[in-house]
Amino acid sequence: MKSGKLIFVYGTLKRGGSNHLYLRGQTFVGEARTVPGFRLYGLDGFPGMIALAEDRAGVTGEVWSVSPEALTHIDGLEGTAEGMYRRARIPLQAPFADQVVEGYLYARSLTGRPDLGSTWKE
Ligand code: PCA
Repeated sequence: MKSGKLIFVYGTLKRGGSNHLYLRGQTFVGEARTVPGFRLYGLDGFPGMIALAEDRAGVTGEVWSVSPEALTHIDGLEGTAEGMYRRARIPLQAPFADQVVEGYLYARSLTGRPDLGSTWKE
């Protein structure tokens, strides 16, 4: 049994994405969608997800089982120590409902950033 944490990725960490190499050696669990109440915004070539009460669709992505070592690198990539993204529990729809899954919420201003809806395509 792997002891990795379940991590929901929705942007450049997805398969085919420019930062997917950070998930090398980790385990793909499945495609996933958040519950309604989350939305993507466009930053500079990558997306930021926030909680948005009015959202009715949720955000699509992938769940990965990630080792503590890889998670440390990904936290660094996402600038969690600098307050760029914050890793938080993200509620997902079936088959991940009720599972503890974390993902990266954008933690800075989105003023002037475009609403990208539910799905990031690089
Ligand atoms: N990388 C992280 C957060 C945003 C991004 O581009 C991800 O893929 O989930």
